[in-house]
Amino acid sequence: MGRIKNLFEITSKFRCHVDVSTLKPYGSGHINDTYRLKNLAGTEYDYLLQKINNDIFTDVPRLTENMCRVIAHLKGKMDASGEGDPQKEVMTLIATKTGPYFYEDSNGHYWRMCLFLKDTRSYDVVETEKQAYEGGKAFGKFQAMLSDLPADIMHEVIPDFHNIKKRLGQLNQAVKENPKGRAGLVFQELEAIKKRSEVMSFFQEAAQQLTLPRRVIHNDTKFNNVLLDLKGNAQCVIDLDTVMAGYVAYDFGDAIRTIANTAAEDEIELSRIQLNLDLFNAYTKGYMESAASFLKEWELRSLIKGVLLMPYMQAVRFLTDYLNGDKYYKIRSVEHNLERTRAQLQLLKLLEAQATAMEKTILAEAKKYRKHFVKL
Ligand code: ADP
Ligand code: GN1
Ligand code: MG
Repeated sequence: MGRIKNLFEITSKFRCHVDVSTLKPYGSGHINDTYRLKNLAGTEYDYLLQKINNDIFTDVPRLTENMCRVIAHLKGKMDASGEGDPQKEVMTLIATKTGPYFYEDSNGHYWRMCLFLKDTRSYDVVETEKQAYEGGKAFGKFQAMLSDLPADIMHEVIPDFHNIKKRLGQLNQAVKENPKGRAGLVFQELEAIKKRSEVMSFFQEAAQQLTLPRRVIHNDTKFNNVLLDLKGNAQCVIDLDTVMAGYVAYDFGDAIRTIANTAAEDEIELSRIQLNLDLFNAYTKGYMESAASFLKEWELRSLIKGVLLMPYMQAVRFLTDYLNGDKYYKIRSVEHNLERTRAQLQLLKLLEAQATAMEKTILAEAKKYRKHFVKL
């Protein structure tokens, strides 16, 4: 990542005092570019500057509106209850001097700034049960606190983001157009995807759409989107670009995808991809502490479907990008998106084999908090 040319221009637009010489690339996200900047005063909060990927997020004002709405709701709840520290436990965006929470530079790039939460860390791979449990607590509480925010007021910043039928349509299109001549190389992956396409379309069936409530969800619950403090306790859910309407099972499933996998999401050595059920159990326990009380029974029963759907959906998305010539995700090598696809399909196989056991755990954990819960 080269240095940002107009750094001074950009940072001077925000209401902050940064030392521009301290700019350093930060994090391991696949979409945006993130930089850490020290506060000029030295003592106070540092800052995080992000260049928003405008090819993917084409309507930054609306995206920012979504983020601000969610942030205000979370901070408002903490203020009202007196529980928690809204500045440490919820992201704080920095406004520009003219008001908006984003800045469009002279090259048409969009930037935003937020407070950098010191003494926190995110992890790409879970190391302990305690971390998995804390992840569950963080995302469960996040959903619970947003459960009274009407989903239909949120903008759909990426249309059909988790609509698997649409994603499969994009994959078929990529196979047909085959712009890089790679389709012939991925026969096995395409077969694995094709044979599951019907069962994976569960959330797109009319019956489910009638019974499952659409809620405000995070839509990118990778474990590295939770900041843990130095004691390993969950502190803050970050990366709010995709907060939109959706089904809770999407968030549950996407979290399990990274939390219960013993390897990274792009592990090349497939035998290293193992499913750690202790981590699954710990996440579910933490999640249910907050979520069991607001979830409808059908939502609870849909969670396991989300667990299977999300690695499948990621495989479909990574493979589509591979066939299209790697236009969406940042890649480290030519085969990176294919490696990611294979890793997700491998994880999916392991999850399918354990689905019954995982479903039992989900319902048993939920039952602890629900007196009138129907039979397991
Ligand atoms: P991306 O969309 O590219 O994943 P994120 O918003 O998740 O971008 O930020 C990338 C990384 O930066 C995170 O994984 C986390 O490690 C770190 N990070 C993000 N926000 C903060 C924050 N407010 N304070 C401290 N670290 C942060
Ligand atoms: C992207 O930005 P990041 O790395 O948190 C992607 C997610 C995928 C994820 C896979 C806007 O998230 O949907 O699940 O990569 N974000 C977007 O690692 O597409
Ligand atoms: Mg992220």
